[in-house]
Amino acid sequence: MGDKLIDNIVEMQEQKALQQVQEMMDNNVDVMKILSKCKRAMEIVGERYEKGDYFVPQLMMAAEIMTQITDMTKDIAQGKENEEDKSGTIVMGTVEGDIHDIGKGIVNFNLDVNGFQVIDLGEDVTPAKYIEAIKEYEPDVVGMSCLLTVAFDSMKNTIAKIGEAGLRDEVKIMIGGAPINDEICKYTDADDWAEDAVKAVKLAKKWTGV
Ligand code: B1M
Repeated sequence: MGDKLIDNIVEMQEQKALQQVQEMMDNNVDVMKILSKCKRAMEIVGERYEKGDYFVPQLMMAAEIMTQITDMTKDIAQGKENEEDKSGTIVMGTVEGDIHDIGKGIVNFNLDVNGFQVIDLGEDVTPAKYIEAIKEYEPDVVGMSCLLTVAFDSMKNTIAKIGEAGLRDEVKIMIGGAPINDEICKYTDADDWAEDAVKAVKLAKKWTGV
């Protein structure tokens, strides 16, 4: 069923994809498993775009389907949420120059249902906005999502600016997004990176001692 879901997203079969997600949720398939199938579908869409088989409208269409799926899965996950028991605060954003927000949204809601207070600064977030938010919310963790290789320097610059503001030792910095790896983590001077929403929660729990 999961592989058909991948095909339907890649082929832009919106209604079929949404119906399938509903069926998977009705059959109690784990939400993170559904979302990881969707992530694979988006990778294939990206590969087709790179090859010139798909264009920006297809990226947008796939993003629209993906957004609807994350909204559907959020409803289920939020039912499990315990508002009273927040175990740490995370300031999250997509870095300056980058507007991709779907993966960030998935990471955010997985953090949320796992007891973290998430302050989402949105997309194309400037270093100044991060600094302002760190001062205002005093988070345990700062998250930076980045999907564009051209935005690596933006991440590096944001982290440097947080340092110049004297706030680097106050927070742990987590980065993530499809092109992120150990090398980029080292390059940007982040504390660590997470490959997906489940690993992001593990890392946040490790840092906050939950
Ligand atoms: Co864009 N785009 N896009 N795009 N897009 C990519 C990223 C690209 C890889 C496609 C490709 O060529 N194969 C490519 C970047 C190439 C590169 O940098 N070398 C690309 C490009 C080129 C562009 C534009 C420049 C296209 C253009 O205009 N000519 C443009 C840039 C705009 C900008 O940001 N300034 C652009 C625009 C768009 C849309 C707006 C059309 C749309 C985004 C809509 C939206 O986000 N609301 C879009 C889409 C949909 C994609 C692809 C196809 C899918 C992204 C996605 O949603 N994946 C993407 C291809 C790809 O990713 N392989 C692509 C699903 C999502 C669940 O996965 O985001 O990886 P992901 O998140 C995961 C993990 O990475 C991790 O957890 C998530 C859940 O598992 N994670 C974190 C993410 N953030 C994390 C943070 C953490 C921890 C983990 O802690 C802080």
